[in-house]
Amino acid sequence: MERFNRIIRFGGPLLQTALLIASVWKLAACSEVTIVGGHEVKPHSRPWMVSLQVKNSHVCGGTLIRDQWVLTAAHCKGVFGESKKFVEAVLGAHSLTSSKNTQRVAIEEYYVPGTYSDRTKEDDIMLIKLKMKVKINSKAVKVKEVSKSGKDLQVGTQCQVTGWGVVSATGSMPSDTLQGAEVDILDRKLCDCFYNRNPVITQDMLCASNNKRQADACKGDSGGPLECKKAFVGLVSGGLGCGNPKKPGVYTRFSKRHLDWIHKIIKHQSNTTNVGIL
Ligand code: 4AZ
Repeated sequence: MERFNRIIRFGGPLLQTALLIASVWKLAACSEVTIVGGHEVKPHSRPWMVSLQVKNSHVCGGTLIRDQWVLTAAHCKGVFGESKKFVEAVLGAHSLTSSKNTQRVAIEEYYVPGTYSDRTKEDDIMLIKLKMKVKINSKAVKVKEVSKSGKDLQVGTQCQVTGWGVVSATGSMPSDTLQGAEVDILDRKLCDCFYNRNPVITQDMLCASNNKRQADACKGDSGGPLECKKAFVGLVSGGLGCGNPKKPGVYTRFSKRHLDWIHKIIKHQSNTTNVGIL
């Protein structure tokens, strides 16, 4: 950085102007990438998609895995704020401004593994028990089973991520319509290198990116599903910025450990939060 500053200092006004133009261009290029780099999906083609909302504003994605259970990211709990009173799960939506086909349900309880760490991003997974069962219908609301495989994915596997997150890396408003983007599974070591091991990309995490279209999950896509060959294999955890191939999207991968945890919680429907050590 110091060297960079020195170059600027010594480069004089011409270089400074050139750099300014370059950064404005980069900003403009960034705002073109929409998830980012994605496309609107066919309405109700992902009937398991959940919009988690606080006071009617979308904050995180989720997946309906049973008629009363939604799977999302643990860090979404922070986004929800103080009280679960204000959080609702919206099912059956395509456009968030239309209530056609939608079901709005309050939250009964959250379950976050005791091993989740905001610092290391490990086990970024959360189960939400809804106040009541949603009505499953062929039109707009269906459950999606978590992939039972628990196996790791091959580098280069083509996957899709969906969500109502921002469509511009610099944006703040969620997308009105559900977006999807094609992303490919990346080599873990390469991803670790991109992130300088901060966070360390563990076996229970995945990195995915799309170099051609710079497609990526972005703010508001957190908690939403990552599907590879129709299997629900992981969820959006985070990453640094959006659409930068050198800072790929980071996902929680459903390992055997996660699957056991999910099934245990659902089976026992325990009433306490932070249940279970993974
Ligand atoms: C977020 O803030 C977020 N580019 C989600 C995904 C990514 C970055 C940030 C990945 O919810």
